Amino acid sequence: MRARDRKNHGAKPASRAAVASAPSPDVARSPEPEFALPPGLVMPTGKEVLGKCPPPLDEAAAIKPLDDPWRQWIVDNALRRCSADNMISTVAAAGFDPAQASGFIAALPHNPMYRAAERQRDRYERYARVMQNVQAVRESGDDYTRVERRAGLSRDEFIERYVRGCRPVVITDLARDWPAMKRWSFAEFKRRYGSMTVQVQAGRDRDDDYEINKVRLRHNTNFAAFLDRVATSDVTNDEYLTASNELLRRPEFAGLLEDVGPLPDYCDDQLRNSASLWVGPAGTRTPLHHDTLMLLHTQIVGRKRWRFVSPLSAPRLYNDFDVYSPVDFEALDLERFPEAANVAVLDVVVEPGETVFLPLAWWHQVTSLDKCISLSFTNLDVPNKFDFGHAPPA
Ligand SMILES: O=C(O)CCC(=O)C(=O)O
Repeated sequence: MRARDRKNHGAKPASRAAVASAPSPDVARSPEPEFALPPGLVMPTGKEVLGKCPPPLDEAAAIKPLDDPWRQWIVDNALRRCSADNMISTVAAAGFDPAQASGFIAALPHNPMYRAAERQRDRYERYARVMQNVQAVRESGDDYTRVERRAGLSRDEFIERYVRGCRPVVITDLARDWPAMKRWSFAEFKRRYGSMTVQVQAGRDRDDDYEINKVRLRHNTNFAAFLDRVATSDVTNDEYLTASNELLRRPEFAGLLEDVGPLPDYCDDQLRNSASLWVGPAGTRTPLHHDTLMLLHTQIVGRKRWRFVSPLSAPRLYNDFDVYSPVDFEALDLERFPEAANVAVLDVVVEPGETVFLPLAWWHQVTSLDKCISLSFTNLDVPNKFDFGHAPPA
């Protein structure tokens, strides 16, 4: 199990009596940070938030010596300016030696590795403040939270206002004349492609990190059987045919691409290599993340709700792994993610026939309000390759 995949292990196994009074591992007991915050760095809710704890001990034992996972946990939380008292009581509640924790914390300011880490933290905080201040200026516009709906967009305006302006938009007429708008339906897919095997994400309900673990959740199924399940299922996120199926790259599905077009003059002719099909029941959810390129996403059947967050708000999204954020704006947990309270979310429902433009690095989370068929495509006729680095090794 990767560290990032671990659930929020409690500080102690439930079998230990002392745990009952232990604090929630993510939330500080004491609202008073021991270290003074530098001017300008304010924790918006006044709450101090501790990071995820290492896993609990395997079995009840006497007080354990402080081990490396807990040392790392302390360094991580000291760098977040959590109070020594708070960290020590969490360590003690987990069954580890509070005296050792106290000594370790006291020695941190003299440790050259810790001092180097502080410099990195300070640099990060300066960048974060720059981003937040620029974002505050963007949000000061009256209509910031409204996603524009536009028709008749010229190439120049699309590129200038939305690509370079880095602003999402719903384009209402892009797919108006596509044959797909009339032809595509669950019944028609079944008639044309029902005998094919397709790859879906399955068992998502059993995995809280279903998007991060999407490769593990890949499952081959008969297309007709999948479409029947979608047609008869209640609201569910358990099974979803997503972009990662690469279905439109397969020659047997080439007929689908013939139903797509004409495309606007801000797209090139590489649709085949850049299009992805999405099919699923009402209730599918794609959690908050950003993509590494810009794209257009057209609703053919059903509606989806998109929630957008500016890339400049990233410092408030607890983005500890790759392109993913654990924040869920549909059920916001302000105890764990208090900074998210200060994030401006742009919320828009995209209707059948409408196309949403996703500007570079905008965070988005998406929920299907109906049974949906959608098509996303990335063949914008502008440079659309960017380097966001790589996920850290498992
Ligand atoms: O439709 C969805 O569920 C997610 C779409 C998405 O994240 C994308 O097209 O980048």
